[in-house]
Amino acid sequence: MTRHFLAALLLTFLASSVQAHEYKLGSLEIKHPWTRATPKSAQVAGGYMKIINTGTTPDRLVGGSTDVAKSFEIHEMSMNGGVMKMRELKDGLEIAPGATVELKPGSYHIMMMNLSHPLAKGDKVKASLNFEKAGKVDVEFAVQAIGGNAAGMDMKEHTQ
Ligand SMILES: [Cu+2]
Repeated sequence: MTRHFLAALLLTFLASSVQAHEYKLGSLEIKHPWTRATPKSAQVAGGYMKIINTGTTPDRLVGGSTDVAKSFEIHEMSMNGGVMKMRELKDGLEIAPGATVELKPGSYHIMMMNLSHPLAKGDKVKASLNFEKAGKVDVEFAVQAIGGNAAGMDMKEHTQ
């Protein structure tokens, strides 16, 4: 085996170990949708991902749906006079041409409400996303540990 081949093999292993997954819809790329495991009594879960618009016209994430929750909203979290506030983006979230928009904790996120069951680490949550122009795409949210982040690592030092 060549050195080159071994390097490629190692890269494949590294990529699959963090369960990177991505989707394409027209000129939109959706990278690594993820959510967090929820405690038994939880009613809500956040959904996170990166959306890249490689095209030349703007699009908007306007909604979606999932098997595990009754409602699926697009939210924004922001600081307002020193207080963290969350609001629903009724007109959706714009993905400008050439832009990378990251949905992440403390910022834009999907809010899945009225969960039908708790989410467990390692599960995959089936969902679909609706874009104003590109239409609908089926995705899976990877469920990471409670307090986990996009890289699949625990962030205990920040939560305690
Ligand atoms: Cu929210």
